[in-house]
Amino acid sequence: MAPKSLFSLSTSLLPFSLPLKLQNPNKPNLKYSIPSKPTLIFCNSPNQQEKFTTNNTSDGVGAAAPTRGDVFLSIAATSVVLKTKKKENKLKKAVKVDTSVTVCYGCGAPLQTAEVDAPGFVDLQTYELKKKHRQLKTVLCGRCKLLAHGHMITAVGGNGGYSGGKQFITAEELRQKLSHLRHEKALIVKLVDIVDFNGSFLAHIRDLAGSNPIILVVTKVDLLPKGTDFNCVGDWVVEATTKKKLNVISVHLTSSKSLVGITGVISEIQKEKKGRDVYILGAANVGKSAFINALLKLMSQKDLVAAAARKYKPIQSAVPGTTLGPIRIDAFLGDGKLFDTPGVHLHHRQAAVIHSEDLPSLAPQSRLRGRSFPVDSADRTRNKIEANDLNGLSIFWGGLVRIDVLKVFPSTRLTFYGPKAIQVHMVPTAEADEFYQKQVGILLTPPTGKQSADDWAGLQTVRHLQLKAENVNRPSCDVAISGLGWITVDPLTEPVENFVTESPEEFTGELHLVVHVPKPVEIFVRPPIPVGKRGGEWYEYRDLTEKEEDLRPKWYF
Ligand SMILES: Nc1nc2c(ncn2[C@@H]2O[C@H](COP(=O)(O)OP(=O)(O)OP(=O)(O)O)[C@@H](O)[C@H]2O)c(=O)[nH]1
Ligand SMILES: [Mg+2]
Repeated sequence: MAPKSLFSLSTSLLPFSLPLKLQNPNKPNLKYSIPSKPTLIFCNSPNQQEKFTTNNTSDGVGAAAPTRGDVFLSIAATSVVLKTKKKENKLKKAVKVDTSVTVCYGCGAPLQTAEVDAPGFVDLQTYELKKKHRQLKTVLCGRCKLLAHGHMITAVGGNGGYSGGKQFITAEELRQKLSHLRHEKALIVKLVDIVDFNGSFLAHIRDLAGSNPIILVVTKVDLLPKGTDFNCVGDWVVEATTKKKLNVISVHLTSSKSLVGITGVISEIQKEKKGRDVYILGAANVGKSAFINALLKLMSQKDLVAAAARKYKPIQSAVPGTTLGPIRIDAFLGDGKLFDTPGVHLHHRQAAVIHSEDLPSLAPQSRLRGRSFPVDSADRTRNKIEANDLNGLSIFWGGLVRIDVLKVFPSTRLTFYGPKAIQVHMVPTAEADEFYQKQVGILLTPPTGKQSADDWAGLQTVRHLQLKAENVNRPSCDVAISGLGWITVDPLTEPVENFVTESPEEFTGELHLVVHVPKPVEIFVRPPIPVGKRGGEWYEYRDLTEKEEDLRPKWYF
């Protein structure tokens, strides 16, 4: 049992916290009403429906003329052929992004003049003027203007969208918008967020991309802890990717903020494009639009076409559900266009269960710093904590995760990597249920606010993890929480000699944790990601066979 001083240990050592509402209080809140269907505006006349008519020219009369029955049968046969043709044509139409509808260049939502609060809105006067001057491609909708000024507006709801958001578009509709892709010959650039590698990986990418080649871009590496060795992280990413058996041709560690790795992706795209369209795909909020902005920024230094495209670049924002439709960008000289796409909303990420108001708190704002429990000896002295044993304690990560420590070694350490805005609290397991009931929405946030805490279904998924601790000199594994971050499990953080024990085997075997999360949220147990200075010290490269060496995608940063 831990001493009293441990019982409600918040991470007050970490002074940073995110404002929970990022909306500017001086500006009026957007008021949403569920829209009647927004009016779509067609810029070019949509492709004329082909007219299928049966051949009515006369076949003559007399003995050689077809009987009424023959005429009927031939009409029926023609109609079957035509139906098949129609189907084929429909399929052909479905395999291209519909460029006949004019969309907002910021988010890809069709422009409309009917619903002020809905995506794609532009006032009639501006619309008419822009149309007259053939400048509709330069129109930014009302929602994008607000997003560009830091407002947080998600427009996606349901089925892995956001229960608290104003639901103009469903996650399923967004998926539909990408469904043509697998029938096309295209180059796919798939983005994965390093902070949520497993949660954002989009394992079913083949359903979207078909057999098209994939360049894998890992985003936001600027958020990895200080001292991280990218060689080790690159190898870790390739190891994790190889297991997924995808047609990945290369892997790139990038940051759209610091521009690390972006030049490498540009060269790879130029090499592999071969006249095809290039699609940037990925889960919601992994940084697709930010990546396109970074791409255009660097390309425009040498390339006038990219420089021109940069003028009307997609909007990026901290809320998932920024991009709402495919956005075509004329970024390359010659054949092939670049497409930003709406993010795929996955039901198993934390973002799918929290209120839209809380979404910004899931996004790390600065470099991650692991928060370790038990705290190291200096912190123990500072906080007058004696025990370094987690057995019998429960650790809460905001109101989103609870970990009961059933059986670990005396100095086993759990290190939490995730957004600083989400605090970590520790209580004895015997008091954990009551503590959660009392504190959810108050001390344990998100969820925030009384109302959302009342609506909150709690932590319904409970998984008992039995983790192997074979090598006490390196972390055993990470427990990754989809859409939030990960917890590194270090079996032994003090040398074995420090412990008075009669049986050294006490320090090998299994660690037992029970992890509680909201119902749809996925928990991944994975090999530990080697971050920070220490990561570079314990990480071991696997010996590869010649065949593996050939088949493995190369990685760059
Ligand atoms: N630190 C850091 N933040 C990034 C990086 N890339 C994107 N972001 C941030 O991540 C958030 C999401 O970026 P977006 O580009 O809007 O993401 P998206 O994938 O286009 O999102 P959807 O359109 O909603 O699917 C924004 O707040 C970006 O500033 C990066 O490399 N480093
Ligand atoms: Mg986007």
